[in-house]
Amino acid sequence: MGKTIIISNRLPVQLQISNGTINAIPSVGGLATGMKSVHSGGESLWIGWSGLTNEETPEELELDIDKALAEHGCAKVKLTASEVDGFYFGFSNRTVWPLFHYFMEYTEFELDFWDTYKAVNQKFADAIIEKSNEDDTIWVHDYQLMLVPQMVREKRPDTSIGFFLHIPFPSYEIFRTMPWRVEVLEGLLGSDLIGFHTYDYERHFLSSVRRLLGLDVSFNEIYLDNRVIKVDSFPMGIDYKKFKDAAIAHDSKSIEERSDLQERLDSHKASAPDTKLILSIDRLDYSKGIAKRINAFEYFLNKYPEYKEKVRLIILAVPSRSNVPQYQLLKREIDELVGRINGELSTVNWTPIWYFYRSLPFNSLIDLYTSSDIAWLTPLRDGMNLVAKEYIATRTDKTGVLILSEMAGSAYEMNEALLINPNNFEEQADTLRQAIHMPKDEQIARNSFLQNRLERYNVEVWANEFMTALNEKRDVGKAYVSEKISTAILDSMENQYTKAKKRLLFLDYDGTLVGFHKDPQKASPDEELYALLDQLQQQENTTLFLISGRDKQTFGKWFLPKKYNMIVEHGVWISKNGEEFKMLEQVKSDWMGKIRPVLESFVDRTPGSFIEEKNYSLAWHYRNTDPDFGEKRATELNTVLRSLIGNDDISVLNGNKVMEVKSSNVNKGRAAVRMMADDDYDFVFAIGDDWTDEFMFQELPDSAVTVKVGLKKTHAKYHVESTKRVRELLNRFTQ
Ligand code: GDG
Repeated sequence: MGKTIIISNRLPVQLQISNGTINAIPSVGGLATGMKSVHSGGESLWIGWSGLTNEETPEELELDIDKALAEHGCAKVKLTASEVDGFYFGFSNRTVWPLFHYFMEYTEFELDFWDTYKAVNQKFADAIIEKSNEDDTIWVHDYQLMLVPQMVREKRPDTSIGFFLHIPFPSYEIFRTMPWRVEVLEGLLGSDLIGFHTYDYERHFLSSVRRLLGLDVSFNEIYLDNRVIKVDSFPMGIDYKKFKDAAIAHDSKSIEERSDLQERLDSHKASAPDTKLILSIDRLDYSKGIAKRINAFEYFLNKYPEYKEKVRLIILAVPSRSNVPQYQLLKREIDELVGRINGELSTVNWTPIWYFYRSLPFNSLIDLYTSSDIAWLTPLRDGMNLVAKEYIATRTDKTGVLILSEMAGSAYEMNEALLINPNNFEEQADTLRQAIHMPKDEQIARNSFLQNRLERYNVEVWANEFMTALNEKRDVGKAYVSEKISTAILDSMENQYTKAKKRLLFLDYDGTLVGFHKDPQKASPDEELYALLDQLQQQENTTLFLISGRDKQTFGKWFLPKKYNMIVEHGVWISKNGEEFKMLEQVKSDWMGKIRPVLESFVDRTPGSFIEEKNYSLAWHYRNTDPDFGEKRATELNTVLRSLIGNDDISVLNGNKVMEVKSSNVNKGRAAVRMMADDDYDFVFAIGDDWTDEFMFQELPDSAVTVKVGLKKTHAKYHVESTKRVRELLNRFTQ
């Protein structure tokens, strides 16, 4: 097992140079805080930007910097000031951040930003490729590096790559507005495992993959060429013990040991013992809803004036991305709001809002968490929100009330908190009142649940679960489906073929010999395919069958003149040596009148779908519908049909974007087995791509060589990735 390589935009340490010496300072932010405990143990390397641009890094200190970073298990990616501008302040924070947080009005689509983002992602990928081995496990973090997985995959096809997105993945309707949406998805799909905080983000991502790339998605797995990509949710936890221990240590401090901030908080409490402290801590970011929260606080004081002088709101806003204009505007807006409200409402003894615009040391954070009766966190959108979890972890006596926005990922796991809609002032005013009056035993009951969960699912468990899933993916990926046809297998197959005295070949058509087409009538054979089939057909001791669900008219037109043997409509009709089609099975068709109107009503209600009418079956095609909607309708139709047909002699086949109703006593497997009985074949070969071909794979004897096209679960022995590979394989038989 190799080492673990973590990659994120910023390293978990920040470098500062003063008087020729280097200081390493821990970074502020969810990711840096959360991953620290993971990175400190075991063999791992963290690659990221140090926080200093090339221009700010004196050349003579390069080696010292590398050394200082190496001591923390880190290695740096070098970036120029203009790269940081375009990549970080530009595309990451003026395009992706606002868009993924549903702030379309702040989203800027700038080609320059995108170009720099691509170039810088390539730099990160190059650093990984340089510093990693094939057996290392790579974990890429967050929205700044969404192209990295694919860039690494190109050079390291067999390495295990995981990606975790710390911010929301927006709904398809939002995501699709991005001009580079396809490139971003393709970048992410270089991963083996893609993790999100919540199931909703996962669902939105899968929907975009289906709609924009048209890829097959089954539950939480995406099928892409010869790979299966797993998508899952892993709600990030905190270093629970660190916060709990810090709070215990804080409680046991003597009066002399207390910080200035704590003294101020204590004197406030002493002067007005029945007042409540309400706390909010966030990076100063529009997604956190700080301005709205202040407005809601004013609304609350106007609605319930009896709480004037009885509550105080402490706002800690940590400076963030101050180079981005939107953040400068927001800072001004908040300054003005706090100034106006404090000006209007303050009394001699009371200022309603204490506002800090700064980053505080960890211990001050603990002072604030432990001294506040209520934590009020109202992000308009937040991937997770760790502050909510940290507040709960520091409540050693289990008292305290958490009011949390429904729009934060953490709300999904923190049901015992008071959940609010940050846009609903009425609800928030009432909830604040409820929090102020919540009995102690109710607080303790709610927080006990919350603490138990946070203690169990801490950040270490989170990281381990992600890594375990990534490693499992590596193993399962190998054993997931039938064996991939390697060069060695191909050689031995060809050998078997050449040596055989009598060969029988069953070749499915759509999705096997040719790719899919929006209009099935247009998926006609090309010259190359005719040439290939001719060659196979002309070989001695070889019986070739095209075996398909297609109707006899279409296949008759395409292949009768060529005299290929054909079995069509899943085994109803057979044609040999260019003779007219004959019935292979006696089948009924009187049920069709009953089923046709049902399918027609589904066509009416599902734009893009249509009915293909064959002699003895009816097929409802939904390849050209909206993918999610189409699947939903297919499930519905399946239920309707099954209830209609009961135990009749007809059955429903779920093909590749098609549902076919046909007589139960025909299928490709039955037809193929009948053909086998005609002679003493010593090489039987069947190849196909969908459900209907599984009948062949199941019913043919074990000695048959069966091949599935694509990666879905199958009864076939082998698989190949694409129709292109099918043709290459068949070409080997013509050598
Ligand atoms: C992103 C996503 C997701 C805050 N102020 C100070 C300080 N902090 C620490 C907190 C907490 C962290 O910063 C903030 O984490 P959040 O999760 O609340 O928010 P983001 O920074 O926006 O993080 C977010 C997260 O990634 C993880 O995936 O939850 O949704 O937006 O740990 O304690 N720490 C110190 N001084 C401060 O003044 N020392």
